Amino acid sequence: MKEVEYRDLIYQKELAEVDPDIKRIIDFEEKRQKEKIILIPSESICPKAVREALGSCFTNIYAEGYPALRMTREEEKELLNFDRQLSYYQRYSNRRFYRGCEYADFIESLAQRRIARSFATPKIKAGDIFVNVQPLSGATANNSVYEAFCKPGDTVMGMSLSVGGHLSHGSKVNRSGKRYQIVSYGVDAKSERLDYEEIEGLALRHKPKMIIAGYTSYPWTPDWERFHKIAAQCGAILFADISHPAGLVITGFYPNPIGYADVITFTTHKTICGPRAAVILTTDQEKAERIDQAVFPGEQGGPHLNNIAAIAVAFKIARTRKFFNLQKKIVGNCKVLAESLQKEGLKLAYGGTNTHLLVIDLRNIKGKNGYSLKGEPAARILDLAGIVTNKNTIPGDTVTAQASGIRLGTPWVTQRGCGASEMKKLARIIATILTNIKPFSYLGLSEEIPRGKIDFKILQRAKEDVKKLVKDIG
Ligand code: DSN
Repeated sequence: MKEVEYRDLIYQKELAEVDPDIKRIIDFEEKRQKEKIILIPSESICPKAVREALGSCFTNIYAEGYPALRMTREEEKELLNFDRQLSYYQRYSNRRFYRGCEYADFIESLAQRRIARSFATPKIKAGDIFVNVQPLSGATANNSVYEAFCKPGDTVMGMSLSVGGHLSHGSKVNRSGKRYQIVSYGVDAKSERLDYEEIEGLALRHKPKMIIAGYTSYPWTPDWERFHKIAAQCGAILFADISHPAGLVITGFYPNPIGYADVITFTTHKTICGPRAAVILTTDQEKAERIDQAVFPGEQGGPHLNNIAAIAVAFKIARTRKFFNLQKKIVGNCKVLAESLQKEGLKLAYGGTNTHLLVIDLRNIKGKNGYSLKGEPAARILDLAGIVTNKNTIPGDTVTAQASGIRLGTPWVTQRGCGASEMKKLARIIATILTNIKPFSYLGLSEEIPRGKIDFKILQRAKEDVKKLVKDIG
C-alpha cells in the first residue's frame, strides 16, 4: 500500500509527540485533580471505560437523524441481535441522513434503552419512556424543551437562579429570560424551603405554559406530586430538570419525577458520572416527537456519537450495585459534612440538605466594620489550601458578584473513597479557614470588590492538613 505521510499521525503518534504543550497541560490538570479535594457538586470523575468510549472512532462520523424507530423500542437483548438488525438496515431506508450509521444505530438505541430501564418504576415501564440522547449539554437540552413546548413570549415559571435555579430556567442574561415571559419563584424567606402555596398562587395567577422544577444549589428534594398538581391546575407542562441528582434518582435516593413530569432533562456528567452530555425523557409519544424535532433539526446538527457511546457505558455502570452504593454514600457523606460544618459553628443556607450538595451561608463571618465574608474570596482562599468549591448566591443575595455562599458537594470525594471520617476532617479544615478570614472590600471601577485576608500560618497549616488528607485517601 502506498505510504501516506499523514497516516502515522492517525495511527501511531502519541499526544506527547504531536503536541507536547497540550500534553503538559493535561498532565497539570491530572495532577490538580489528584492533589486537590474537589467539592464542586456538579463535577465527578468519568470512569476509564466511559472515557474509552468517548475517545473511540465514533468521534469520526456524522449521524444526523435518529436510529430506526423499531430499534428505539426494542429490548436490549433483541437490539444486540446484530444479524437481524443489520439485515433490516440493509433492506430498508431509515431516519439517518447519511449512510454509514449501522453501528451508530446500535449505540444510540442501546443508550436509550439502558436509560429507560434505569428510570422505569413499578408504574411506568421502560417501554413507556421515550429517550432523546442527542443534546450536547444541559443548556441545549433545556433550550430544546422550550422550543418543543413554548413560543417566544409565552409565560414560563422557574426557580430564580439566585436561590437555586439554573441560568436556563429564565435568567435575564440567558436566552430563556430574553425570549420568554419569566415568572420566577423562590423560597420561603423564613424556612428557606420551597413554598408550594406560593408557587401554586403564582401559577394560578400567571397561568404559565410551562413550570420548571429542578435545582443547582437548592439542597432539598422537591415534591413532584405537588408540582404535578400545580401544573395540572393551570394546564402547564411540568418540566423537571434533574441534571444534578439524576444518579440519585435512578438509585432511589431522590424522588423520581417520572410519571409526574411531562418532560425531564438531565446531564450525564454530574451524579451520573458519565461524559459531558444531556438527555431528555418523556412518557408521551406526541411530546417525544416534538422533543426529537426540537433537538434535531431544531437546535442541533449531528449528534456526538462518541458521547452517546459513553452515555451507554455510563448507564451500564449505573445499573450495578457499585453505583448504587456510591450514590448512597454520596448522600450519606453530604449529611455528615453538613452536620460537621454545623457543629464547627458554620451556618448552612436552606438549613441543611438531604441530597448531594449543601451551601454555606457566610454572612455570619464578619470583619471589623461588620462587612460579611463573600463567596468569592472564601472560595479563592479555600482553593489556595487545596479545597475546590464555588461561590454561590443564597436567599437574600441580590448581586451575583457579591454572593454570600459557597456550594459544596460530595460526588467527587465519594468516588475517591472518602467516608464519614474524611467528611469530619474536611469540615474542620473548611471551618478553620473560613472563620479565620478577615473580610473587607474596596470600590472597583463599577462595583464593590469583596476580598478577604487570612493569617499565613493558618493557611499553611490548612494546606498541610489537606495534603495529608489527600495522601490518606490515596
Ligand atoms: N454549572 C452547573 C452547576 O455547577 O450546577 C449547572 O449547569
